[in-house]
Amino acid sequence: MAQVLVAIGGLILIGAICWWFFAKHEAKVGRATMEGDHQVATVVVNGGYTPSTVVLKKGVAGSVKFEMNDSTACLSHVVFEQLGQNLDLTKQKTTTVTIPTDQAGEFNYACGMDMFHGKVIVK
Ligand SMILES: [Cu+2]
Repeated sequence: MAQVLVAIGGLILIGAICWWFFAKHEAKVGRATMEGDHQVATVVVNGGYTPSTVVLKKGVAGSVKFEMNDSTACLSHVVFEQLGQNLDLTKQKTTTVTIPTDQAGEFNYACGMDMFHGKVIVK
């Protein structure tokens, strides 16, 4: 009887660990929400990027909105090298970057000093 209880306890523990990792993983990847006929993913800038990875659906016009809550020079600019974009986030509260979604791919972004990194995945 005791062995059965230990086994069940072990299974519950394993389940809890898996759930925790899965939940943590989910929290780190942002999903876009539909606004009319286009999708928008929001990244909060505050001591880093939260979430740092956002996923957009292929074939639906999409953009990423950076919500600026940071006052350090470090995060004042966001650079999308592949898109040739270097944006000043301090000009307004939110800055929107249009992401090409015609084909699957990944767009990396970073702060102006290349210290903080994030990614936009189109799939
Ligand atoms: Cu920086």
